[in-house]
Amino acid sequence: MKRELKHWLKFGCTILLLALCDRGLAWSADQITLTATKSRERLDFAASYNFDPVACTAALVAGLTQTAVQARGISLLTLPMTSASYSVSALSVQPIATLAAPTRVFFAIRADCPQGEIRSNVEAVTPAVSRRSPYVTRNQWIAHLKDRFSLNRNALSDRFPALTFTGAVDIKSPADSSNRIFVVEKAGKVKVFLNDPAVASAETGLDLTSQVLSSGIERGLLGLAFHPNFAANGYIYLYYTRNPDGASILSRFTLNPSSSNTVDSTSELVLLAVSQPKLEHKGGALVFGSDGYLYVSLGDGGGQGDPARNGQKKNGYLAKILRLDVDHSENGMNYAIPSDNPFANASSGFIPETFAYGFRNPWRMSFDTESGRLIAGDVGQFKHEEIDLVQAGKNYGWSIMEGDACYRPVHDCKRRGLQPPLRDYERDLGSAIIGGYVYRGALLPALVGQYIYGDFSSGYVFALNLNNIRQPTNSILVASALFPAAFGVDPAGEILVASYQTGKLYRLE
Ligand SMILES: [Ca+2]
Repeated sequence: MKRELKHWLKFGCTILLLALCDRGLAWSADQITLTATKSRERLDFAASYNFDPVACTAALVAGLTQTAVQARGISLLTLPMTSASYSVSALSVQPIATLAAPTRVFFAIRADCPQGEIRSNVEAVTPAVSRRSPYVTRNQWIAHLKDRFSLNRNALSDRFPALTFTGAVDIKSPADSSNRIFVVEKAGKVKVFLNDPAVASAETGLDLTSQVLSSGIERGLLGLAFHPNFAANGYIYLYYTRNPDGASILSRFTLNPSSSNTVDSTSELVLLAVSQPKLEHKGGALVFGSDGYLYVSLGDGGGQGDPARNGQKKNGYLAKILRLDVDHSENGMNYAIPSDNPFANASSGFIPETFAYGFRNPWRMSFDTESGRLIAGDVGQFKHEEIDLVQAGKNYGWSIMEGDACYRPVHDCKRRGLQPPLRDYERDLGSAIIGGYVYRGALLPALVGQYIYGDFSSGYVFALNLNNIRQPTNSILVASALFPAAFGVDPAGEILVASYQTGKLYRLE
């Protein structure tokens, strides 16, 4: 009965919208409802509309003055308007609990349509005030907002309107002339398509869903890398959670000789099988260095707070970034140990695959193609997210430290010999870092050399300026509500972002 009613409502609305459609885009501000909801910890902006959205793109804009919003507006969220009646749950500004004085925030919705731009009224909201600790002065609060709004000059635009993915967690392109993009879907598929905004569909290159265990948010097919000589040998490397035992598997697969996009599922050669204690923190980033070796990230294996103390263990594969020579084999393994691995010959007790250790969940990592730096985003526990410059033999601290703070014990932990993060941020900016790439593209010259990354829960896309590596500066490029799960670089060197929320791939513009 309920279902029938829903269906009728949908149908009835469609009729109504067809009528609106006939009148063209004659909608006005009174067809848009803007709201801002205050709570103790956050300020949520939302917009809903009931007009014909065909070929329009909605942007929710905000600022600290009405004039600023009218003049330009700082885009908080941009989405294609694909349905007629829509609610945009837009942005949360945190932490409202630290406000010490009321500041009005203005916001509006702007629609870019082929017939021109249409704007709603400008509304305002005054965030809640709290005098509880930590106390923040009014000027600090304004600076806090400005940091979020004034730097928000970039946008994420749906790069492949015809394509939608389910649980995209990795985006990679082979270094050949084929102009293709491979997307890893967590449930176990690799999708392949041409890097063309007009591309109509993506081909399923490999379907491993029956052998991949993808239950829970952190397990599944998690990472892909192309062999440096992929154009000649067709080798791709995949990292996945094995069904049914939950072990993390690193395997090589080979592209079908008869087809350029599909992978021979019987070609699997297992390199590593790592048993996993719990459901979380699997890592799964795979990258080849310019040295030709494969770097593999593994997390501490879960649960919360590193109960098994895997972070600092020398033996075992967990909580480490490994470095493997996949072109040779030795001792019955389908890979060899590079002779210059930091613990290759040491009697230190480390597994010889170890390149660096002390990570919690280094979910995504990448090499800067120009500087050769390996940079990882290590997802934190309850307080700190961090970016690490990964160097041979170093200890990144988990679970003695979380980011730049002591974790175990909470005070006066032994920091000696631990490598501090390049950047640490706390809960006002997010709670699950998504490592990205140092930008080397052409579209955004101001960002060249900056590390572009994001946060899954806050939706922010950030840039970390590494020109002065000792004191990198951070800025917010986009405040989205897209739940970015992975970044990628397209064959032209531009940044792509996979939204776990919408299933779309967005280009940073
Ligand atoms: Ca650390």
